[in-house]
Amino acid sequence: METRLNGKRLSGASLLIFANKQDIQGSLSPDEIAKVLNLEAMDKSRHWRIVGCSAYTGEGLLEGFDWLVQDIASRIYMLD
Ligand SMILES: Nc1nc2c(ncn2[C@@H]2O[C@H](COP(=O)(O)OP(=O)(O)OP(=O)(O)O)[C@@H](O)[C@H]2O)c(=O)[nH]1
Ligand SMILES: [Mg+2]
Repeated sequence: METRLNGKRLSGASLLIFANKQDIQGSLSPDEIAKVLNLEAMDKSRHWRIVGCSAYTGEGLLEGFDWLVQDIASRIYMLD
């Protein structure tokens, strides 16, 4: 079964990555994590976003889930 991020099975998926621990000094930034995961190399048709957050303070969590809900909604309306 194809399960790679860049694989066919996930071509219609919305990929949200939380870069947590942003409240801790020395944590990798969202941009640095995107580089490690090589997200820019994914096909341009893919919907992905990486959002910095802190699971401790809650900062960034709403921003991430808001993006996810909007992104999925935009795909549903495209089917109309
Ligand atoms: N301060 C802070 N602590 C966090 C955060 N996310 C997870 N932790 C803490 O990190 C420890 C590991 O939690 P996990 O749920 O395994 O989180 P993880 O992102 O997988 O972190 P690691 O396992 O350490 O790589 C726990 O003590 C959590 O309370 C965060 O955003 N900020
Ligand atoms: Mg862990």
